[in-house]
Amino acid sequence: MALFHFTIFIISSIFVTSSSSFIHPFDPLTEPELRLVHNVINKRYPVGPKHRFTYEYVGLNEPDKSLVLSWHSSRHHNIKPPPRQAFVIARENGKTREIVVDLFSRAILSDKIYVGNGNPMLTTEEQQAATALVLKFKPFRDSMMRRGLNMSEVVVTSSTMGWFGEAKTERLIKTIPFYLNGSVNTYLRPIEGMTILVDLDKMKIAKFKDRYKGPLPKANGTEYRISNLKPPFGPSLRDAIVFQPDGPGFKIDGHVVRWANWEFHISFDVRAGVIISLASIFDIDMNKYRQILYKGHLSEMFVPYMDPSDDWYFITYLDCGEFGCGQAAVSLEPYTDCPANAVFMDSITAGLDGTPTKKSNVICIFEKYAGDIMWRHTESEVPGLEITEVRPDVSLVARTVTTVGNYDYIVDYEFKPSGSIKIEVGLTGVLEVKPVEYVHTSEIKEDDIHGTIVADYTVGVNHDHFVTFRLDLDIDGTDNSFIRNELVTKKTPKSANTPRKSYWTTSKKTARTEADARVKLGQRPEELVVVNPNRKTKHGNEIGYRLLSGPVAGPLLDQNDYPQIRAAFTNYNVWITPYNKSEVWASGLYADRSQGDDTLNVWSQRNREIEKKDIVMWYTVGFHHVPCQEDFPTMPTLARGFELRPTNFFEQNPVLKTKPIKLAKSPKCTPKND
Ligand SMILES: *[C@@H]1O[C@H](CO)[C@@H](O)[C@H](O)[C@H]1NC(C)=O
Ligand SMILES: *[C@@H]1O[C@H](CO)[C@@H](O)[C@H](O)[C@H]1NC(C)=O
Ligand SMILES: *[C@@H]1O[C@H](CO)[C@@H](O)[C@H](O)[C@H]1NC(C)=O
Ligand SMILES: *[C@@H]1O[C@H](CO)[C@@H](O)[C@H](O)[C@H]1NC(C)=O
Ligand SMILES: [Cu+2]
Repeated sequence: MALFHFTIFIISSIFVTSSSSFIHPFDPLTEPELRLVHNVINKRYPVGPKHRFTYEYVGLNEPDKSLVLSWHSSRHHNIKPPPRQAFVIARENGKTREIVVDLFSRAILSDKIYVGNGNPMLTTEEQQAATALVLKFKPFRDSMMRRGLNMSEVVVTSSTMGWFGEAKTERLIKTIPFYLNGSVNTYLRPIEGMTILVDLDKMKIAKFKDRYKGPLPKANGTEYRISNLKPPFGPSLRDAIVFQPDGPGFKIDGHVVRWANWEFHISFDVRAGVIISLASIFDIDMNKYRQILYKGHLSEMFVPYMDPSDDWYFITYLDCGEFGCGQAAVSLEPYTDCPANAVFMDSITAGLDGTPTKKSNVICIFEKYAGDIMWRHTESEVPGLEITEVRPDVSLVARTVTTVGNYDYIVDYEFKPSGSIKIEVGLTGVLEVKPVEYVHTSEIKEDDIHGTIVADYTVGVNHDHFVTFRLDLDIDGTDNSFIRNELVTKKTPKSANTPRKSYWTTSKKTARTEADARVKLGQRPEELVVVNPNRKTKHGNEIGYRLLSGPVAGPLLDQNDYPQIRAAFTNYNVWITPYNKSEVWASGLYADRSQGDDTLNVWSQRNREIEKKDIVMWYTVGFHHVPCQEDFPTMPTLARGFELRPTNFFEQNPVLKTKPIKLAKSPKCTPKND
């Protein structure tokens, strides 16, 4: 089998932009700004040997939407930008503080102690300190010795512990040991039967219990480094070149990206990862940019495992709220994580002590041509003439990869010249597994092993991934409505002069309140459209954007099960809420050990009016994951997503007059058989 060597030429128009270097209201906090925040706070809370003060979250305090919009609509930005502020969640003597710092006046604007449920995100440094503590803990070392394990081959990882009805929810985490013993694939060799709790505020072991359990899964077969793998290799693929003779077709001005007919702002947050703001598209007929997405980003990821035993029941992660989907973003590898024509961006975030740290290449932006067709037509009905018109499809992708422990999540925001925004989540990485005594299904003794035997003594445990996005759509302005356009079957009346007995037609319902807009997809055929009821096309259709969902998965846990209460934002696939600046995180601002009292589900129960309002759409990309042997020792990417697609937004096909890109091949590019 031979795959061929291909060469791609992408010729796009280059947009000329002003290269003014101002701070955009949505720009992430810069290095000097982070230093300033630290200096201001440090004056009030000087850190000393007796005073522990840690920065758990530092990010932009989002400016008021009205201020941003008026600033943005004066396209030359000749009005004053909104105030620049930082929002800090800190931990001081076992208490959570919320501090807002104004960067212009260099002052603390507000400072209060949070008294509700749940804890701030775990920082990387706290997790490292906690696991280092366990590795030095005498009883733990003794346990390892009793099992005959070599301490230098033991790795300890941190896990959140969820909430199971406890009245007190101290800032504790569970740590889980793994045994490498020659492997580099940590997660495939758990050492089970230990309960090790660490108090993050006191940085002390809070509980240690060893219920010795049987064998470890084999290390054999867990290798994934190409340099260490042995032949036979394959399937073999040809090398490829991505070549844009005129360079990339996009321009990045600070954090503003302009490409083809798109303009948007891209930012980075330790909790959300990438944030896309003020995405607008240029309409040739109207000769102006039109607003589509005020702000869109990952809000939460819920990953519950389906083994209720001691070692597993608590593994019900809220990855973004507990571990930070931005914090866990990794530096992308040029040429492999992103194609050769990609441009990279770094992140600058605050460490536990408030000082800035840089991570390089956490975002990549590139033009993607994958051989797809944007649109085409062959006309062969005209006598004596055959016409074929084809436009190859090119899009712009902004990508991050978030590696939360064992799993790697590839999150792509893709912009198409046709006006679509596609958001895709790819799952890859390593399964979470548990050791068993079996190497074959015929040996299984218990009723349920809660997963699949994927290797000797190794079960990949069943679980879900629910990836929830917050999409503050502003379709041609903020006043929007949510339409459920049902497709209903009609019977033709006897009196009708037709041999047909039935047909379908649309039945339009405008959601008046939040309850009308909670959608479980797949129950009936319907189109979900966010429209601007004040704007119509020349033909009188409401201007809108449609949600095209991918494959659907909803929660299967009992509604009263603790993890499901905390993740009740997955109860529906789609929700609409009225815009509220403080409703950003579907699992609540404090997700670690949360009790489900600040979720999207709770907000939605207020059943507010959403017609002709500034509304926010929430969409969950769901996967039920029954592991299979191909997922071992690493899992080929499994991707799913959704599309936001213009629907009567333009007067006609917006890419009709897009000139086809010129594609060329290199001299050697002839498919060959070998
Ligand atoms: C334990 O592991 C270390 C590092 O992998 C190795 O150098 C050492 O020889 C091992 N000790 C024993 C007793 O096997
Ligand atoms: C660790 O590796 C050594 C050498 O490959 C092997 O003999 C031993 O059985 C392994 N121990 C465990 C617990 O897997
Ligand atoms: C490890 O697995 C390979 C096949 O994956 C097998 O050929 C080899 O014998 C195994 N080695 C051990 C020590 O089990
Ligand atoms: C905004 O949301 C928060 C949290 O749900 C709520 O407490 C507050 O009352 C809301 N504000 C408005 C104006 O609805
Ligand atoms: Cu999975």
